[in-house]
Order: sequence, then structure tokens, then C-alpha cells
Amino acid sequence: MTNRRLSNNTLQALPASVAIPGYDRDQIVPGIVHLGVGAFHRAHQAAYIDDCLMAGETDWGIVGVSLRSADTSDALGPQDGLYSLAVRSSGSEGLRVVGSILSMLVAPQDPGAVLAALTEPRTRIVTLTITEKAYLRAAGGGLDTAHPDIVHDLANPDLPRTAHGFLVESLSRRRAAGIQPFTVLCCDNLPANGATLHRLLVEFAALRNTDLARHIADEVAFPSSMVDRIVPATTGADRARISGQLGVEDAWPVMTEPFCQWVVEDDFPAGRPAWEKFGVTMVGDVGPFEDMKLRLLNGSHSAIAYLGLLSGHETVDRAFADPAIRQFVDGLWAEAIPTLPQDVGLDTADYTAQLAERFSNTALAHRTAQIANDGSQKLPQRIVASAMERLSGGALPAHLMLVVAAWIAACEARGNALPENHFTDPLDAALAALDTRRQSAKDAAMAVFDLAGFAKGGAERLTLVDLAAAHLERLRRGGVAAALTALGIQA
Ligand code: CS2
Repeated sequence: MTNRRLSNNTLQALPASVAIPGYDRDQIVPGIVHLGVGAFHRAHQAAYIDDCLMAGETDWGIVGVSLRSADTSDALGPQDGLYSLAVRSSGSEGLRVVGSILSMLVAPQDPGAVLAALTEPRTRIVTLTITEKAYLRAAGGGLDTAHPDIVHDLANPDLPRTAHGFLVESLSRRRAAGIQPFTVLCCDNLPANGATLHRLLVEFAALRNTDLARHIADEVAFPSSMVDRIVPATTGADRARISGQLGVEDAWPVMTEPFCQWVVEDDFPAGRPAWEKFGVTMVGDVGPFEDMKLRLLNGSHSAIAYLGLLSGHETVDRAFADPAIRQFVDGLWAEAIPTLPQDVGLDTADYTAQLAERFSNTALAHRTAQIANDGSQKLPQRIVASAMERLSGGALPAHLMLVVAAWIAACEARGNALPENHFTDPLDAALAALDTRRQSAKDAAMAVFDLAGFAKGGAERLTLVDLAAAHLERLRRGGVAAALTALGIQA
């Protein structure tokens, strides 16, 4: 391997087996600003856009914005925004260099530059992958108006820190300058993600000025979308292997699986790429697809993460190869499937069969600890919503509630975990203050439900707490084997 870096200059010298952007990057206009340029964005939306640019579109290059750290910009800056995407399945790896990210900005370094990019008339779509916790929802689902960053952004509209602050201020500036609003395309794993972000931004704007709130409520489009691709964190070994294959150094290649799906509501008043030509499903209502993905894929992912960690499995494929966990996941799917819309043609049998294949991909080494992060922000839409619906339909969601109990047990066990199996949660300080290990399972479950707002205001809450508490008791006493045995699964 040489010390030369992947860049516009070294692109032509890459091995023929590596696909490269077949377009003149200098001719591409940045029409999209993306907030949250993590690995997921680079494996998903940026790859779809790269396909559009390869086919001759020129208006939809991406300005990538990191809202927090400079890491991605530091890695990609010297590479002209180029990076490789490694598509891995058991036994094979295909490499492609993606060219759709034209430039990068780091919000904390220069918030003014981010506002300027968002206010540019040529910016017609803003996409987001900022993770669940960055939406700053309070336990009841509304905007967390007491969050220090929200308080800061309301007081300092020119120096935002949050996505809310950046979007609302730039929409306000566009409006003042007579520039058409951009379309906001949320790509995070939230239910009705566009509508949810819309509601939060209107709430935020109303705290600045009612007229601005009305403008955002009435004149800005927030189509919802369902995004899906499994993207494990890149390791040092991945960096070394990929750089070796390229013959030049890539400081941050992205690892992913062959599967890729994007379903988008078709509401783009300011225009959009011809996504439908590149595998994106454009629909009127993304709701059923979102529910299926959140409740079947992400729900079982969280289950595999917590049960896997508690059983000593470090990766999804290894946890899923554990026959007891596998049987549990089948039971979990059986509980969640009846909560999905029944009359819209979802093929859940085919979907779960595909999931089983994807989770078995041994080349991904997707760490259970990675998925375990931020459980308080993920479980409401992945697990608790289905459980409430099952219960109100008269069925006991025993498998679903074991996932909540396993999350609590995994949080309790964290002190003893190896550093590489550690995970974090925005509620960590409050969880530490609760110190549920000193409480009975019942008190612990009740306290955690209250803290995280699970089933808040729902008639089902107390029954769900009882179910979770019974599981937690068994997990504490006899581990995963005892909890699964109580569900009739032989570990
Ligand atoms: C995972 C998701 O980390 C997690 O919580 O469940 O990132 C999952 O891999 C993606 O949503 C797949 O599309």
C-alpha cells in the first residue's frame, strides 16, 4: 500500500474492478444539503444520488453537513469528498467509489456557512439522517423545549446547533428573500418521520414567531420516507483491507450489505431527482412500509442486540445463529405482524424470510453493541407501539415486553461489559441516578417506563410494566435462558 490518498487525482489509477463515478464532478450543481453525514447516509442516499449522477443528472450533488463532529469532514476533505462503499456478503466484497458528496461543512466550526448553504436558491432538498435522539422529543413526543440546545437555538437564531435551528432559520431567510422553500426529506427511523419532523419544527418556529410557524406549517413539504440498509461501523481492519485493495488510502470507507431499499412519498414542490429510475419506490403513503420496517426489522434488531449482549454474542449473525434467540425472533415477528396494516398488500412472510437471510450475513460482523445504543429513543416505535396495539386487541405481548426487559437488564449489566460491548443512551445520567439494580424488578420497570415515557398516557401501561417486570426478574435470576424458557423456548 502507498501513502497516496483516494482523490479526484488518483481515481483513474484504481484497479478496474473498482467502480468509479463516470461523470464530471465539476459539472454537478449541489442541489441537496444533507444533515448528518454518517456511514448510513453514505451507504444509502448518497449511493442512490451517485446512480442518478452516473445516468446524467447534474442538479443534485450533495453538500454534506456534520452537526457535531469534524471526523467525517477530516477524513473526506483530503479525498475531495470521495470514499469507497464495500458491499459485503458472506464470501464476496464489491467495491465502488461514490462521488455524490461534493463538499462538506462542520456545523460547530462554521454555522454561518451551513445556513448559507441551506439558503442558496439552488438547494432544493434537505435530507436528514441525524439519528432518533437528535429530534429532541420530550417523553410525550412533543419538542423538548427545555433541552439546552433548543433553548440556545431560540436565543441565537444565527448560530444554531440543532437541525431544528438550522432548518427554521434558513426557511425564514429564504422566505424573507423570496426564495422558494426547500423540501425536507427525513430519512431517520421514526414513524411518520416527515410529519413528525414537520410537527417538531412548527412547534420550534412558533416559539420564535407565529407567522414563521404558519409559513412552515402551510408552505413547506415534509414527505415521509422509509430507508433500509444495514451499515455496520467501519473498523480499523476494514480501513486497511480496503486501502490495500484500492492501492491508495481511503481514510473512511463504508461497509454495507447488498440489500438496499428506499420508499419515498412523492411530494417535492421544488423538484427532485428521477429517483424512480434508480430503484426508489415513490408512493403516496409510506406508512405501511415504515411500520413493517420499524416493527419487524428494527424491532428484532433491538431484540437481537440486547439478548445477544446478555448471552455474550458480539455480532448479529452470531446471536441470530443461536437457536433460542432465533426462535425468540420468530415469536416476536408473530406478535408484531398482526399490528401491521392488513389490506395494503404487505408480504410479511417474504419480508421476514429476507430479514433472516440478511441477519445471517457473516461478512458484516454488525456489532450488537452498536445497535444497543439509544434504546430509550428506539424502543417506543420498534417495540412499545406494537405491544400497546396487541394488548388493546386482547393479546399479551410477551415477546415484545421481553425486549424492553432485556434493554433494562443490558443497561444494568453494562458496568461489567467489555469496553467494545459498551453502549450509551441519552438517558444515561438519569438511568444512573435511578440505579435500578438496587430496586425490585417491578419498581425498576415502573421507573424506567416513566423515565422513557413508554406507553405514556396509555391504558395498557400498567399491564406492560407487569409483563416487563416479570421478564426482568427472570433475567436477573437466571439470565436469558430462564427468560426464554418461560416463553416455552428451550435454550
Ligand atoms: C439498527 C439500524 O442500529 C440500529 O438501531 O437497527 O441502524 C438498522 O441497521 C437500519 O435501520 C437498517 O436499515
